[in-house]
Amino acid sequence: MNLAGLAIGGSGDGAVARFGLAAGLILALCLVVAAPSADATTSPTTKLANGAERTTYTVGPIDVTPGQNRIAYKPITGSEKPAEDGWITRINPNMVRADGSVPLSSKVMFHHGVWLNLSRTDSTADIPERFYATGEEKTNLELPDGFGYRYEKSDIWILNHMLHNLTPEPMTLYVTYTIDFIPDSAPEAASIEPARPIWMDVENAHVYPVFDVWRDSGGKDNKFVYPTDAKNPYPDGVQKNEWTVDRDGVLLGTVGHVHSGGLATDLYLRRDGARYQGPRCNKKFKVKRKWNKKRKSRMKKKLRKCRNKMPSVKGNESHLFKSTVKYFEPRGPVSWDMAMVGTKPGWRVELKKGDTLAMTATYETKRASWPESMGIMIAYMAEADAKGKDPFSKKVDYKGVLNHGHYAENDDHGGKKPVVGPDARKLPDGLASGGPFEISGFSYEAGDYRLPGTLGRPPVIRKGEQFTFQLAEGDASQEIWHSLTSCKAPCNRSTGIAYPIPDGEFQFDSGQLGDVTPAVLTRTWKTPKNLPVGTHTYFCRIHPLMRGAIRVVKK
Ligand SMILES: [Cu+2]
Repeated sequence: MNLAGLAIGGSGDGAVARFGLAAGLILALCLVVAAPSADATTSPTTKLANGAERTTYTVGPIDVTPGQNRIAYKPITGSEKPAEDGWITRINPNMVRADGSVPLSSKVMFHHGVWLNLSRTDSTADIPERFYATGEEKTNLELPDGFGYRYEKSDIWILNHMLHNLTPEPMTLYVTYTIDFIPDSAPEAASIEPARPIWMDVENAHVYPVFDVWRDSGGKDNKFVYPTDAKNPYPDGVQKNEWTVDRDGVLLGTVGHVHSGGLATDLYLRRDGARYQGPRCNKKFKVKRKWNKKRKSRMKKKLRKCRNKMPSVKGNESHLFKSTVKYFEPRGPVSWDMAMVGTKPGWRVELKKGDTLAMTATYETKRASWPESMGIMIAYMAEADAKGKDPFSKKVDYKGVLNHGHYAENDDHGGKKPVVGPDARKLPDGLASGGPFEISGFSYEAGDYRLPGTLGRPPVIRKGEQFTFQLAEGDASQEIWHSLTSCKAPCNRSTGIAYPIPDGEFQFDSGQLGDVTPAVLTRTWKTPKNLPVGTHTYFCRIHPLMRGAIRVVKK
C-alpha cells in the first residue's frame, strides 16, 4: 500500500482541511445524485457461516489520465457502500477495468487507497478517520472473530486514491473492495465488539508521508531504519512515529506497509516505570559444567523453551510485532511483487492510557536507493471485554501470518531482452550543452533513448558544470510529473515492476518535478556538481519507459 498518504492537510491545519473537504464533498454528493453513474455496481452478496454477508462494491469509474501519479479524492456514494447499519469484519481491495479484469502492475499501479470516514475523527491525527488502506501490495484487513468496525449508513465516506499510470495511455479504472458485513438485523450482530482503527505512520498526518532511503545509508548491515537512522527526521520536534494511547484497551492486530526495498515495520510499546517482568531463564535454567552430556542437553532444551517465551523488552519498551515482507519477486526486495506479514488472529496486547506506541520502518540499502518510501502500520484496538497480554511479562512478538499469496498482475518483472535503447556509454557525444532541457510529452529533450540522431546521444558537459532539466508547462499543467533517477548502465532492458530501479553507480534523483503535491513543487532540477566523469544513465521513476543518458568529460 502505499497506503498511505492519507492524510488530508498538514498536521497543524487538519481540522480546517476536514471541514473544507466536507463542504466540497456535499457538493460532490449532490452532483452524483443528480447524475448517477451507470457503471456503479455491486456484486451478488454471499452469505457466510458466521452471519456475515460478503459483497464487492465498486467505486468508479475513475478516469486515469496519461502518466498520472496524483492523489485524488472520490466520494463513496450510496450504492458503493452497505445500505444498512452493521459491522465490517473484513476488507479486501482491488483495482480493475470495466470488464473486471486486473491490469498489469507494470502498466498501472494501485499506489494507494485510503478509506476515510468523515463522520468520525481519526485516533492518531486531527483528520477524518482512516479506517482502512491498501497500497500496491493489496493488503487485506481481517479483524479477529467477534470484532467489527462499526458502520452507520449515514457515515460519509471518501476514498483517497493514488492511481499511478506508468504509461502515456489514458485508462478508465474502478476501485473495488470486498467486505464481510454483519448487518444489525443479523442475530450475530448483538455479540460483536467494536474495534477502532489506530493509524501508525512514521510520517503521520503528513499530506504525503514519505522519506528517502539512500543506497549505503544506515547501518553496516545494509539496513536503514526510519526514523532511527535518519538525520533530523522531525524538524518541528513532533515525533510523528508515536502515539500516546488515549484510553485503556487491547490491540487486536496490525499489519505494516512499505514500498519496494522495504524489509519490515516494527511496533513498540513504552510504558512509564515499566520494566522486564518475564521469566528469568538464565537464572532458572543454569547449565553446570560438571554435568554429563545428557543432563546438560536436557537443561539446554528447557532453557531454549523458556527463552522462546521471554518478552522482547529493553528498558521500559517492549517490542510488539515485526511485520515482515515476503517478496515473490525473483530478484529480491526490489519490486511490488510482495505481501506483508500481519499478526495472527489470537494476538492481543494490553494497552493502558498513557502508554506510547511507536513504530519504525526498515529498508535494504545495498541494491539501490528508495526515494519516496513509506512506513505505516494499521492496527485495530478494542476497548471493552477483551483481554490482552501484558507485553512486559509475556512474549507477544511471535511470527505472524502472510496476508496473501502471489498476484498474477505482478508477473511482469522486466529487465529482459529485447533492449529498448542503445548502450549510451558506446554512443558518440550529443549536444555540447548542459541545457536547460525541457521534459515534455514523456520525453527528455536531449539524451533520450528514443530521440533520433544527435538528440538521442548523451549531451556533454565538463566536470564541475551542471545539467539543467525542467518540466515543460504542458506536462506540468496536466499533472504529468517526471523524475531523473540514476540507474545502472546500460539501463536499456525491458520495463517491468523490477526494472529499472534506482541503482546507478553514481546516485542521483531529481524527485518528481512538478508544482502540485506529491511532486517536489519545483519544475527545475540541476544535476549534482560532483557528478563524476563518465556516462550516466537514468530513468523516470514514474514512467520507467522513459530513459536517458548524460555525459561528463574532464575539464
Ligand atoms: Cu516521467
